[in-house]
Amino acid sequence: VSPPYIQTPNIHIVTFLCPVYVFCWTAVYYQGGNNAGHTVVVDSVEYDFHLLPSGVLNKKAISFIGNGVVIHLPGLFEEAEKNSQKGLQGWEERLKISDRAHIVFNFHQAVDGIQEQLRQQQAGKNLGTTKKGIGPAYSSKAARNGLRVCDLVSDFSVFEEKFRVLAGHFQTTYPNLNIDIDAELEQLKGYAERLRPLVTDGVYFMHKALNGPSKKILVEGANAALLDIDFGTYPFVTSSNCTVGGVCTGLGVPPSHVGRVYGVVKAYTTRVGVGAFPTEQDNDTGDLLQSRGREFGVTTGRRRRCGWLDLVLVRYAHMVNGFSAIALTKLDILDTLPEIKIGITYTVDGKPLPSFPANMDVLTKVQVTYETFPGWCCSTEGVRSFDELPSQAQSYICFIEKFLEVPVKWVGVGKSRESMIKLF
Ligand SMILES: *C1O[C@H](CO)[C@@H](O)[C@H](O)[C@H]1NC(C)=O
Ligand SMILES: *[C@@H]1O[C@H](CO)[C@@H](O)[C@H](O)[C@H]1NC(C)=O
Repeated sequence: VSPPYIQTPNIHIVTFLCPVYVFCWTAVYYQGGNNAGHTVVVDSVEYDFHLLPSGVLNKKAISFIGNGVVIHLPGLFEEAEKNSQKGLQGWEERLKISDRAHIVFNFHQAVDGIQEQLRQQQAGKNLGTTKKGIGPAYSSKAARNGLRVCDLVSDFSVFEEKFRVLAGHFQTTYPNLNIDIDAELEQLKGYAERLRPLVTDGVYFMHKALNGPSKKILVEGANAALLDIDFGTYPFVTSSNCTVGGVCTGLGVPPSHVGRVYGVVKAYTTRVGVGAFPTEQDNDTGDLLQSRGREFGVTTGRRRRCGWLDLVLVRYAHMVNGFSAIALTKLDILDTLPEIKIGITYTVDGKPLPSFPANMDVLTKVQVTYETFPGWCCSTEGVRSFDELPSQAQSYICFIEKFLEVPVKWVGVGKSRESMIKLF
């Protein structure tokens, strides 16, 4: 990781249990689907990734989409096409796809839309899903009638039969669902041919990567800890595990192989879509963070809601993930604020909560206690070391380290923002 990150002194010592996998030779994607997105800037070209691991840009790395990912094939090829127009080359030679990954069909996407509509009608509230069919596809997976990549690339007539059963199941459940089964089958037949050379036994692939000649492996996940199906702000979550345990289940690798875990945390807090957000600043402060931080979702372009850094929430994410260190991004977005706050305790009816609550009704009514910091009111953009940072910014960072008992190892400042992290 090179600038815009600057190294800060490590105040705390953490014990690393395992070898370290940071730099990327094999870049692997372990969960989620094309509902989430990352913008990655390499040599000042902006690439958008949803399904492809961003490591596919690295000509020296093999990229791998794991079994935990659900794949919409038209989406995958479109994404590759768009990024190819920007300069991505030879991706088909460097991408492997797990034969155990589940497939998102067009009707899953249609069902996603219908379900959102129904939720809106029944409870007056939707989940703010991206309607990419991710939830319904994971439902099929859990209901054990989903179809996987290995089904698509073997005998097509067997696949076709199973596909018709699955589609029929959704048609019975949602009479308003309009699906052109034959057209989709035709399309899938074409994709099967393009996919076949990329498909591999994912477990064996990862096993060889971990046990063969020494390699550095970078695992990329989608979404964030608070959108995890188990640990997130349920039901306003995504359908997969976004926390570190998903690395093992989403790839088929033993936990003993997981090395350092880096938490990437913004210097303030944002949320895209609906759901409780205790430190949200629904006023000028939030607007300032939103516009200075250019906070728009990559997949939907929705404005992200913004608020003060919530350390109750970050500490909770740390309990689940066990961060070895933290990369604190977008610190410079706070440059103009005369006063900055950090949420440190939640209280309900005057009583402090020990940790982050499971129940959304509780989360909606928590009162946040803040620690207030003087702002630094100057630009941190050119700063390249911890010592060069204004003392107020240093205090802000040190407070975070002390509170979490995790070293903040990198800080993002400067025009380049988090999207400019140069990984390769
Ligand atoms: C957890 O995540 C993995 C990988 O993303 C996925 O295969 C599995 O279905 C998820 N489990 C649950 C209960 O969501
Ligand atoms: C901004 O809004 C939040 C709630 O969204 C409120 O708690 C806070 O006091 C407001 N700040 C100002 C300066 O009005």
